Amino acid sequence: MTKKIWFLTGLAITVTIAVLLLLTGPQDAKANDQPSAAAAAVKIDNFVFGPQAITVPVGTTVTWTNSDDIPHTAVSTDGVFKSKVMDADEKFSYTFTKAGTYSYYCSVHPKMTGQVVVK
Ligand SMILES: [Cu+2]
Repeated sequence: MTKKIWFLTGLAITVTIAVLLLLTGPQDAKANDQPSAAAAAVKIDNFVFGPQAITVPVGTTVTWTNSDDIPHTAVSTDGVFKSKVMDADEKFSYTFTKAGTYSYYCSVHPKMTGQVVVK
């Protein structure tokens, strides 16, 4: 009988610690991740990359979202990145780890162009 009580007490303490770790853990991780987890968004709408040019810090992940009903791509002029064909509402992300000016276009509609400036 006493063994069972000790077992249950131990279990309760373990569960309490686990819950506390769950509650406090992610908050700490979030605070630590913030400087290295920059993100920027480019929306493809009506055959236009918007904003057409963006400036972001090194390490930023840029996500393109196709808001058209027509397939588009985002292809770097210098071959740095190349999305697959994005159908409606599909996304493509690329993390820029080096400073520079990255011109890109849509390979389906080459007149659609954009620029990511990484500083
Ligand atoms: Cu296109």
